[in-house]
Amino acid sequence: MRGGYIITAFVLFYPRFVYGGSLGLVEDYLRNFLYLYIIYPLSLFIQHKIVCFTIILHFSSIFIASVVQLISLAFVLYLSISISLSIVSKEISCCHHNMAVKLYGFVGSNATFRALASLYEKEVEFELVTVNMAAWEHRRPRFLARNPFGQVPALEDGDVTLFESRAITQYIARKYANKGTELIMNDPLKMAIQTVWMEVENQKFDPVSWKLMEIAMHRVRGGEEVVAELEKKLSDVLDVYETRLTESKYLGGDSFTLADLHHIPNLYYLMMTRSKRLFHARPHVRAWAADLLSRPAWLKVTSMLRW
Ligand SMILES: N[C@@H](CCC(=O)N[C@@H](CS)C(=O)NCC(=O)O)C(=O)O
Repeated sequence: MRGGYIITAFVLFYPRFVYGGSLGLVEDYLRNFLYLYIIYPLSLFIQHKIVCFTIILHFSSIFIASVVQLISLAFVLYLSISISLSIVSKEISCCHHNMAVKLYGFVGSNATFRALASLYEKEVEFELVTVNMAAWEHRRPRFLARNPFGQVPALEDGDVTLFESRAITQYIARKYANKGTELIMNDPLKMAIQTVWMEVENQKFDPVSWKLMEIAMHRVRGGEEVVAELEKKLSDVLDVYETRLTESKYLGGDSFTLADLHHIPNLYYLMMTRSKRLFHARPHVRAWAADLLSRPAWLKVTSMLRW
């Protein structure tokens, strides 16, 4: 904006810089007025031809200079306005671009951790906005506007608002495709296979591992029988994983993808329970779990638990 003002000021007063003495347009018009209505009629009145001729010459040169000045003034006003507007619009687009990604959730929540892992893998700058569940913040209108089901996490990226951790990870993976780890396959068939394993995590692994975690954390009651039944279900899932991991290094294919990442939070918590022996009993599952839990992006997530 300042550049525009400087140019405008310079042009308004440039006669002073260019041919000196004049204070710019105002003075020029005063002088024209003086010549046109006083000196020129006076000279006619005096009928002194030489004086008259000189005055006409002088007047016309001033008139031409004024017209040129007016045109240049209009041009520079146009320039300065367009420069100012372009700077303002640049500021708007710059702010929009830099608007931080905000993740609403809390440290410790496995669904929040899932979204956090994807943000760190993609090296996306973000702000974690803590939702105070104890203060029932997730059930207040402000948060319900972000997720009507009142659960964390929720994501805000400029005008975009999303909830459901797995939808958030997929959005991050695609939106920031050119950054960090590639988390989704490009080939349609490979992507379909990856989706199969993302579904397996959501439909088979998550429900059973979630219940085991809840029992281990004493959030829900569960006797020996319930735990044994859940562990049987988990073993069946892990048997399928063991077979799959003999075929490819990761569940979704040969590289680490969201199909693996989605497992990490529950894996992390289950490794703190007695159910970890089920993972250790299967060599490929064991190596896969160790690999996932030692990823730098995941270590950044868990470092949030220690402060
Ligand atoms: N399917 C959802 C699950 C979200 C979820 O269960 N969030 C928990 C915290 S880990 C929550 O907000 N619980 C509070 C409630 O359900 O009232 C997702 O993946 O985002």
